[in-house]
Amino acid sequence: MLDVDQIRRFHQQGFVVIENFISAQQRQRLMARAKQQIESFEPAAKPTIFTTNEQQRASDAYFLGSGDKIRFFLEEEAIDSEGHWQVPKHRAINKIGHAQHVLDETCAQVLGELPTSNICQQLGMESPRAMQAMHIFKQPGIGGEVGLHQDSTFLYTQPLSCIGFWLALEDADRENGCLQALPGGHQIPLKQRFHRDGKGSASMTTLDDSPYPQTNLSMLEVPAGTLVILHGQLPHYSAANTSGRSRQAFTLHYIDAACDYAADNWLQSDLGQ
Ligand SMILES: O=C(O)CCC(=O)C(=O)O
Repeated sequence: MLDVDQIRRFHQQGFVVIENFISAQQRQRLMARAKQQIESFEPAAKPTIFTTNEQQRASDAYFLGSGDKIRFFLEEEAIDSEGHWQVPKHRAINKIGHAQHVLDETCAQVLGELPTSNICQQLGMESPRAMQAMHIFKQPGIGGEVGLHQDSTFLYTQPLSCIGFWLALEDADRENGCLQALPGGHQIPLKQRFHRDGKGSASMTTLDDSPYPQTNLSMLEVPAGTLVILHGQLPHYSAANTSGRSRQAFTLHYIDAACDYAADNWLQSDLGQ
C-alpha cells in the first residue's frame, strides 16, 4: 500500500517510484513462466512484429484479437525483410500480452500477491479492473523504443481512469532503455485515441494537437523489484536497448469499471477482475 507522501507525489507529478515492491522470488516466477511460454510458442510463417508505427499495428488482426488471449509479438529487428530470423526465438520476443493476468495460473498467482487493486482505490478508483497485462522484454541490442504516449490513448474511458503499474523484473537504466516520464505531464489533455474503425482495423485519432511541453523527461533508472505507477495521462517513453543486457518489465493496466469503457477501444475483453 502507498503512504501519504507517495499518494501526494502521484497526484503532483503523475507518477511515483517505489523500490522493493516485488520480491526476487516473485520476479523469478514471472520470468521463468515467460520463458516456458516462449518455448511452447510456435511462430506463424509470417509472425507479428511489435511496432510503434500505428498504421502497421492497426492492420494486424493478431494484435487486435489479443485483448483476451496470450499472444507473442516480435522485435522489429528480429526478422529481416525476407522473413529470415536474425536471432533465436527467445531473443526475438518484444512482448507477451494481453490477458495472462487472467488466463495464466502463475501470472495470476504472482500478481494476486501484489496490492495493485488496493493501490488503485487509494488513488481514487472506485472499481478497479485489470484490463491489460504485458511482459515486455526490451531485448539486448535490438529492443526497440516505445514512443512518447499516454496510456489512456489505448484504454479510453469516460471519464478517464487508466492507471499503469510498471514492474522492473530486471535493473533498468539509460543504456538498456529505462522508462522516461514528463513530470507533471498528467495535467495536459489526452492527445490521441487509438480505436477500432468498425472495419476490422484500428487507427489513431488526434484529440488535441498542441505540442508536448518542452520539459525534460525524467530518466527513471531503477533497480529490479521497483514499481513505477503511471497516471493514464502521463506522457512517457522508453528508448531502444543499446546495451548487451536485457530489460524485462511486467505491466498491468487498470481502468475504473465505474467509468464507461469505450466500445471502440482496440482492447476488447470480457475477462478481467
Ligand atoms: O516498458 C517499456 O519500455 C514501456 C512500457 C509502457 O510505456 C507502458 O506500459 O505504457
